[in-house]
Amino acid sequence: MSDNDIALKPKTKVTPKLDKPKLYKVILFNDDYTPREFVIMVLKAVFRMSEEAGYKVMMTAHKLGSCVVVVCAKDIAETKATEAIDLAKGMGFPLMFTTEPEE
Ligand code: TYC
Repeated sequence: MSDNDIALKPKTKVTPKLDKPKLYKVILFNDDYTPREFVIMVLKAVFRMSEEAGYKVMMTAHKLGSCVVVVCAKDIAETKATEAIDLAKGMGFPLMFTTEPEE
């Protein structure tokens, strides 16, 4: 090695390329039986929505047939959807939520 040579250190650090975890949508569906106020109550209790946000989401599902409630990690989406469905079931309402991966 002459005086002008630079000793280059080989790059030893490997950065693993981890896939981003997929996000999931929780979708609320309209039905003809669940009272509007109950839908808003579930959105507030389970999804921590304000009265205003809950009203908007409920009315969107009521008018269009469905509405995205939240986008989050898969396990959280599934837990919240189940919690919301069970609350409605307990009151005898057919309110439905599903989860699906975001594109
Ligand atoms: N359509 C219901 C009614 O008129 C209210 C409702 C709204 C139910 C949204 C479900 O996701 C829903 N009582």
